[in-house]
Amino acid sequence: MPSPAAAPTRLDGLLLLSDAHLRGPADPGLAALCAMIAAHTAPGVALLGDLLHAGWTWRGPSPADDVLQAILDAVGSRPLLVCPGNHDFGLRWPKLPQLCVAERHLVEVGGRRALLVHGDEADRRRGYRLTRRVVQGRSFAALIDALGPIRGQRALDALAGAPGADPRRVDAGLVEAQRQWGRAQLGPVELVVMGHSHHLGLEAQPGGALLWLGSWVGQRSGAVLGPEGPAVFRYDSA
Ligand SMILES: [Mn+2]
Repeated sequence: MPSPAAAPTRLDGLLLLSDAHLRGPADPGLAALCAMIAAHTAPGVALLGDLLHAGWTWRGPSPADDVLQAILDAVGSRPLLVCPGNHDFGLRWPKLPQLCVAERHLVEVGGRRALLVHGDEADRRRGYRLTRRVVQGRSFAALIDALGPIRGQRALDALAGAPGADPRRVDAGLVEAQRQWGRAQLGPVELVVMGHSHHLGLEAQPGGALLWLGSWVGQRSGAVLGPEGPAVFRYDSA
């Protein structure tokens, strides 16, 4: 298990978001996300995966480039923590001093330690494990790279699933698996923050709490990690 990235400091009020599942720079979810982040007083932002529904960075210009740039512009000079999700496939973020990309982040706010993850470690569903193994392999990467941005993106879109699926439909079995996984992490940390299942909730557990961020797609939900503890929110742009 890789060790979490080094803990950044001064993150009281960290803004936590996940599962935007954006379908490109024209997705209205991107404009709403950027407007919310830019207007938010949070000292830093954490994106816990599946920013894109089918994210890939090719060697030349890629459809995801404009999405990442818009996010970076909205965050500005504040720290940005990213946990890549399973839908971010082969997304490559630029190397920037304020940007930290890692499978797990450990942060400390108000003396409480929190572990931030995308949350798919807990996903034991067979089809999911199999797909993930293929997608993370070298031959898959070579294939998508060779297809190029247009055909490659089309292949990834097909693999990522139909756009019509309701992102608010939550798999109760998956949430329970995440609950078990999250509880096992408590002790060294007092809070475990997860996305992936699109479940939104905050649960007290022996030794700490579990926080699910819901999804930006469909629910426009997120959370703020304050010194008094986490608080979930639903964003209303109207
Ligand atoms: Mn996911």
